[in-house]
Amino acid sequence: MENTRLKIAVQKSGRLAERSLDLLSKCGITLERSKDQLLCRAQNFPLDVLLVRDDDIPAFVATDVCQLGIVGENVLFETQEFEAQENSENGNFSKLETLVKFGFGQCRLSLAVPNEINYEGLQFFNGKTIATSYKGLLAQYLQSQNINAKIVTMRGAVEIAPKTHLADAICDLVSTGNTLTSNGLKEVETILNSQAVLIKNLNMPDNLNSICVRLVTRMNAVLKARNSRYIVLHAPINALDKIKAVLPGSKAPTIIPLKGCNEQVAVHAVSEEEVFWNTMEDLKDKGASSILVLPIEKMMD
Ligand code: PRT
Ligand code: ZN
Repeated sequence: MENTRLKIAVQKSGRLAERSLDLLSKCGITLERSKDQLLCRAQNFPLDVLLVRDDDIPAFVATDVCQLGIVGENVLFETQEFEAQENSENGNFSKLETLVKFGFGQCRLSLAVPNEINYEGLQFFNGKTIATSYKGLLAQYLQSQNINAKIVTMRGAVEIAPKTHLADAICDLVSTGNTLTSNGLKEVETILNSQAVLIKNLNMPDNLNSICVRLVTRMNAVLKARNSRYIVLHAPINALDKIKAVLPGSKAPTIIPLKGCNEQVAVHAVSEEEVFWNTMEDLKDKGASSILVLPIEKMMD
């Protein structure tokens, strides 16, 4: 029987889990979800959500268990690189395509050394031992930079490796930098900047692809709306041009007459960027009044 529902793999619990499910919910997708459930069915969209560990997501999509997945680029690229280095048959993983970059789950994969090291450049790593959970990406980086170092693979707690003399340096994910600081380490090189993305198996049957296009359109609409604002204000007709000139990012504001008032009009505009207090003060200085700045929930061109 032909499969008529799209399947997406999402992290079950962890840093990407809540944001991923929240995004689906903002796309108008309601999930039937009970605790500890692995597969959730959407009630109002032909989509099933598989809740798994993030490290398994690229493989689930590559092997067609799911057609889509939400995963960090760090995990995606590491899996692809690792597969390419370890298996000559890397066909499945090269079929993965990134469809949307979400802007959440941001972090970077960096090299870090103990604070007391007088670090003067990449040459420091020649002949050294580096602990990491990202062997594929690190090996590729070191090779591209002509550095000959030994890699020790660790599953977790990579940051304690220098203290315990397991390694001279580490290569790990960093977001605030607090973990490095509290372990007496300093970040010296960035290998990769990462964020959560939507990945797709390129071999998607046409009927599922059309559902995928609908889902991606909704996701892009949610992302576009995220920073956009709807601005409403009253403007004296003779100050309209000056006010339009300072309205942020709005191409063609709507001008509406105000009943019983010949000198003023209402201006409605969509700004595709945040509206700051100084912009509002500027609008007020130019004669605008009753200025409202409202969030936009969804936006489709
Ligand atoms: O159980 P499962 O395998 O699904 O989850 P996990 O424990 O492997 O991953 P999780 O939930 O910790 O992270 C999921 C994804 O979030 C990662 O693959 C990244 O894409 C993204 N992300 C964003 C991060 C961080 N920021 C981050 N700071 N993942 C991990 N960290 C860790 C990092 O490894 C280090 O231990 O946080 C520490 C550093 O944080 P700072 O803020 O102190 O610099
Ligand atoms: Zn993981």
